[in-house]
Amino acid sequence: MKGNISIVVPGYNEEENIKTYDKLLIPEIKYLKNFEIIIVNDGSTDKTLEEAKKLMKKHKFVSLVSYEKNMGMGYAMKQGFKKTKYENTVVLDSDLTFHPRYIKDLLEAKNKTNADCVVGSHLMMEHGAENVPLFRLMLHKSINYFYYILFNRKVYTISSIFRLYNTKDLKEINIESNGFNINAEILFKLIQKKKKIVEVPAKLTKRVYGESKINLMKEAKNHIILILKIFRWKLVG
Ligand SMILES: Nc1nc2c(ncn2[C@@H]2O[C@H](COP(=O)(O)OP(=O)(O)O)[C@@H](O)[C@H]2O)c(=O)[nH]1
Ligand SMILES: [Mg+2]
Repeated sequence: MKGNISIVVPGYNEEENIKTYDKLLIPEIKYLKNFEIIIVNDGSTDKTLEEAKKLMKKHKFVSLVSYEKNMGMGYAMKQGFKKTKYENTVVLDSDLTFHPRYIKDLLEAKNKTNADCVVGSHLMMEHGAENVPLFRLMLHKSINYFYYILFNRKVYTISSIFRLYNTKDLKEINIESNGFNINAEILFKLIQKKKKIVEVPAKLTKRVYGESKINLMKEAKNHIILILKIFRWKLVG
């Protein structure tokens, strides 16, 4: 299939998940001519770093960015973006809650529609979220609906991580967010630049290994900060 991909995987205390990549992630992307996996170890205190190093030793297409202090998912993604070398960038949750088989769907959609960004969306399909706690799902739906209105109804799924981008676009925008709000910020800035965004269905499942590390209060605050910034950017450009 046409398209080379840099896959950025931000990880915070994900040793168990990284162990599964040989079986669950790598076979799903082998059809690509050129690809790389960039694992970002965001100040983990478990064996994420050791596991990532093991994987890197085994495969030349795996690389690693690592630092000691936990800085947040957005910060971690940005460190990964600095290293990407192929024309497309995919961001994948390290717990693989969006199954890597959907990467193919993102790429196919890009090739078919000539989109600049393809969003993998569990909100676009019936039963798109499997075993995700109702409270989390409602929270997620509400925040996305709010952004949907704020973004003039251009895209439905705004706060989630799983997307394919033009690597060039990511390098050209200035991204301020360091938390989970990074995903909404990137999308807002791409829309402002009149980039074409397409959404395709992708199922979201519950993580098998490790626990969710999201700090809901902290991330709610991050979203409020971003929403205020978006109002300002809309006014002053
Ligand atoms: N929560 C959290 N996740 C981080 C951080 N840095 C990197 N990540 C990664 O960001 C992704 C999303 O986090 P996760 O705990 O799965 O959140 P959830 O899926 O929304 O429950 C995972 O791949 C994490 O390993 C951080 O500081 N906090
Ligand atoms: Mg997750």
